[in-house]
Amino acid sequence: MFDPVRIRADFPALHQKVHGKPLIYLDNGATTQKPRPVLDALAHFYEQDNANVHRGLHELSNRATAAYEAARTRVARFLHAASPEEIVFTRGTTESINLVAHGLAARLKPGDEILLTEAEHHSNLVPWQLAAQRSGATLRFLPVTADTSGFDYSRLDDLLTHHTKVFAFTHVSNTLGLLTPARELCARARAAGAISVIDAAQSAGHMKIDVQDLGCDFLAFSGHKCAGPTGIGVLYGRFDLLDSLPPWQGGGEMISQVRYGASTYKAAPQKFEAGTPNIADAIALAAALDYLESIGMDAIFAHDRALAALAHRELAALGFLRILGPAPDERTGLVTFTMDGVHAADIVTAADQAGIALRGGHHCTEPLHHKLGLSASVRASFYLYNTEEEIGALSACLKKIHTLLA
Ligand code: C6P
Repeated sequence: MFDPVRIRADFPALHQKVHGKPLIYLDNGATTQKPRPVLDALAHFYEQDNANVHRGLHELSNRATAAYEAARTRVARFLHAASPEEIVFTRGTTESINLVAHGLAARLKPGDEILLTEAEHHSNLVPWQLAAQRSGATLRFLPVTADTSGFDYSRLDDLLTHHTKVFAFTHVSNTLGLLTPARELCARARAAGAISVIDAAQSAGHMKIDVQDLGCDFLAFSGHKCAGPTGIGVLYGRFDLLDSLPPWQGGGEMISQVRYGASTYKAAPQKFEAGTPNIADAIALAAALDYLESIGMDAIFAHDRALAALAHRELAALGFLRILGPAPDERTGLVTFTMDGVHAADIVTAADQAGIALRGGHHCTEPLHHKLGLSASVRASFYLYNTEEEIGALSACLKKIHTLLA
């Protein structure tokens, strides 16, 4: 039985007061809190097994290597990848997408097109701008519908053509809270001969992901949005395609043979992991995935969606907020809104005084905000430890803020 109140006991950071009020943490889209098993995994590594991987022929190095590679296998199982060799450890979603965009830029040419959506996070936009600048390829954008409930998929016939070499899109929009039909979009990309890249930063910690069922070529996510540590992320790549990308950073561990003039490289994934990797955080990420799956990804997804639907309804009922994104029952675990006459930063600051952590700004989707005529918005984003009572507190707090500031 899914019980957020019991789950909260596993997250030490939730049990504190902020400005004298019990913390209500609703900034999970930015980063999630960490459960005890993740904190324990980090401490255990540094207290017992700390050594560099792959290099030493000594006990601690062997233990560190085994735990690091076990983490890779754990991530492969979490994503249902065909093999651990399809999993590259990175610093996060941003680095994962940069790795792919950098690698693919080398094979793009003028006339080729990269298709994105209008709601991409800067991490799934700027790397492609750089790739387009390097290669002469052109960026195209799948539009957001006027009511911001989704994308205008009727435009795909025009936008996804034999010129399209890459279709990179978000699985869950961090601003609109909409879920894209990723499986269908990957199939459409494949039919057009394009490589599909899924930004799963906002979905991987919240729902079951099966890369083989999705049929994607690449998928990226961040550990810190999945109850894991910061500084560790994942790039999944279909092995043949992943292995065909050129290395993007050179150094130790990624080489096969080095001479003064030139080197040969290992196969994927080692080819993309130059230097000492983030060993402890990879191991702790595996602990986070164990934790999430012990609760159940389907249960987490259902909980987050139910909270988002409730929050959407409660906030809409206040009558003075503009809520972005799809209808209550269509959205995933976040609600983004604006209040006429009150700046997002003032709302977030006032909520903070009540112990409520929200996010204000453009959420790294500045072009989307620009298109919607907004400079900023406020976002409440939910996770497995949030409760209906916290949404009630948010709603009451916004009412006070409106009375005071609007
Ligand atoms: N969005 C948010 O508050 P990194 O920073 O590499 O872990 O993740 C980048 C990223 C990529 N795609 C999407 C859809 C995201 O939401 C994020 C991170 C945070 O919305 C920080 S801006």
